Amino acid sequence: MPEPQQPCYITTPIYYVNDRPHIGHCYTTLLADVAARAHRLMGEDVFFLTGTDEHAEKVSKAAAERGLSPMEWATRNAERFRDAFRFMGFSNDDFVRTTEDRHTSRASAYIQKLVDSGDIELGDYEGWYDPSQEEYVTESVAKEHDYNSPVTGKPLEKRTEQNYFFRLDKYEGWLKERIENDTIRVLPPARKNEVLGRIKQGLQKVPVSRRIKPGDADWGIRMPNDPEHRIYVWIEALCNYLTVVDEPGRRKYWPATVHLMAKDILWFHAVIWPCMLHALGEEPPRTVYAHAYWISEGRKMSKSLGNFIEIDQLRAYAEKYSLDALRWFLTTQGPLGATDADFAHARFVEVYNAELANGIGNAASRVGNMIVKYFDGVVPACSKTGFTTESTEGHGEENKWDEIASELVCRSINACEEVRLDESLRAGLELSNRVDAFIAATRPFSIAKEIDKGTHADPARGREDLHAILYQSAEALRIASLLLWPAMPSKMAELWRNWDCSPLHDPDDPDSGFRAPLSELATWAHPRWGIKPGSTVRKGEPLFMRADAKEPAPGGVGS
Ligand code: ME8
Repeated sequence: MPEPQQPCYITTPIYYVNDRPHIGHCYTTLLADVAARAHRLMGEDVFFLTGTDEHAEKVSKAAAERGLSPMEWATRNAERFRDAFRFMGFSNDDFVRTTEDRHTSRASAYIQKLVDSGDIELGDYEGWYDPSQEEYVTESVAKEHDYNSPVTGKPLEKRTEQNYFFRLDKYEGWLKERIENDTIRVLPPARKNEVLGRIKQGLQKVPVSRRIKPGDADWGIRMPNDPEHRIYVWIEALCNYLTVVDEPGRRKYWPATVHLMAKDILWFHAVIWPCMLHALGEEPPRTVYAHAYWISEGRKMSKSLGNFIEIDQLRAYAEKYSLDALRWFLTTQGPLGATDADFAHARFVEVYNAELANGIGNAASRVGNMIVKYFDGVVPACSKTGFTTESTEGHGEENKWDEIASELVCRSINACEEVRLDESLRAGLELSNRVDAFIAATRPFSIAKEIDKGTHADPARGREDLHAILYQSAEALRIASLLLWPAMPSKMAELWRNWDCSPLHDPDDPDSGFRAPLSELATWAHPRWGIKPGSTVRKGEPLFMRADAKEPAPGGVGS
C-alpha cells in the first residue's frame, strides 16, 4: 500500500575538520538522527544530512603544523567523523564534505548568481590589521589589547581593503516579519527573542570574501567573478544544505524542515542563511533549532581545559551500558533547551537505572516473563480495552488503555514537531511506567498464585482478569516501544524479536524501515500490527542490566 510520503529534510552543522570529533558533534547529530527516525516512523520521506566543513583556515594551519597538506588532514579527520557517526548508529542519508565537487561547483554558482543580482557587491572593508600576523582582528579584540597585536604586541594598523559584501541590510524587514510570524521558526523560544532583539538593532552588509595574500595556503573556493578573492568559509559552508539537494530527485526536500545546531552558530543560520536563500529565490528553512552546550562535570568544555568528552569515552559507555542507553541518556538529559547540561557519571547511572533497567527494561521483562510462566509463552486473548482496578478505598480506577496510548502517541508526535525530542521520547517512557503501575495495582502474580492454590474466590473471573492484565500490558508496551525506538532502535528491535511482533521490514535490522506509518502501527490492538493473541513470547535477556552506582566511570569521565 503506498504510504503518504511527505518530504522532510533534517540537517546538522557541518563540522570543522581541524580536529577530531567530540561529544558536542555527536550530540547534535544524535538529535538529528532521533528526529529523522521519528519522522520516518511517522511515514515521511526523510533526508538526513551531516558532513564536514573543510575550507577553514584553521584546517590548513592544523595541517601545516603536522607537515601535512590541508586535504590530507581534512580527509583523515572527515574519516574520524564518519567513524564516530557509524559507531553512534546514525542513519544519515548522506555525508557531505565541502571539498567535494558537487559542493564547490554549486556553491560558486550560487555566489555568482548573487553577484549577478547585485546582492553581492564590492565594497571597502575597514578594520584593524595585524601586520605581524597578516590578519584582521575585531574591534573588540583590538581595543582589549590597546590596539596592539594580541599575539606579538606590535602596533595594529587601521587598514581598508576591498572585499565582496552580501547586502544583508536589504532583507531586514523581510526576515524580521518571517521570524516574528514563525514562517521561519526559531526555536527554542528564548532563541527567537534573542535573534529578534539583535535584528532590531539593524542588519549590516556582511563580508563574503577574503583577498588572497602572498603565502596563503591554496585552500578554499575562489570568488567565481574574481579569483583574487576567496569565498569566506562560513558563506560557502552554509551553502552545503542546498548544494546536496540541488540535484534531480532531491529538490523535493527543499526547504529544510529543520537545521539543528548549538547556540554558537545560530546567527549564521537564522539570519544570514535565510536572507541568502531569499536573495537566491529559494525558500528559507522552516525551522532553525539551536540547543545549548554540554559541559563536563560542571565546567565548560574547551581545548585549553582539555576536558572534552571524547569519542573513546562514549565508546566505553556504549560498551558497558549499551549504545542505546548512551543514546537515551544524551537525548533525554542533554542541553536540548536553553540551558547547558552536565555530563556527570553519577547522573548517567541514576538515569540508566531509573528509566532503563528499572523502567522500560523491567516492565518488558516482567510482562514477558509472566506470559511465559502463566501461559507457556502464548499471548492470551482479551477483547477489552479497559480494566477497572479496585483501589483500597473501594473506588475503581478505569484504565482505558486505548485512550491512554493514543493520548501519549499524540503527545509524542506534537513534541517531535516542535523538536522537543526529549519530551517526545518521554511519552514512550510514561506509557511504560503506566504499565508498571498497572501491574503493581492489579497484582497478576497474586491472582495466578491464588488460582493455582485454589484459594481464588472466583477462578473463572480471575483467569479472565489475568488474560486482560497481561494482554493489555503487552500491547501498551508494544506501543511504548514504538515511541522509544528513535532513541533506542536496537533494544526495541530486540524486544520485538522476543515478542514476535516486528513492525520492521527486517526484524534483525533496526534500520530496515517500517511496514506501516505510526498512525497505523500505534493503533491499539490493530488487527495486523497489534500483539496477537496466540502469538509466542520468548523469555529474552533483560534489555538493560542494573548498574552499580559505585563502579567508576568507564573511560575515565569525571567522578
Ligand atoms: O561551527 N555542546 O563547526 P564546529 C553541544 N563548521 N554541542 C556542541 C558543543 C558542546 N559543547 N560543541 C560543539 C562549525 N557542538 C561550523 C559550522 S555549518 C554550515 C558550519 C556542536 O566543528 C554544535 O552543533 O565548531 C555546534 O553548533 C557545532 O558542534 C559546532 O561545530
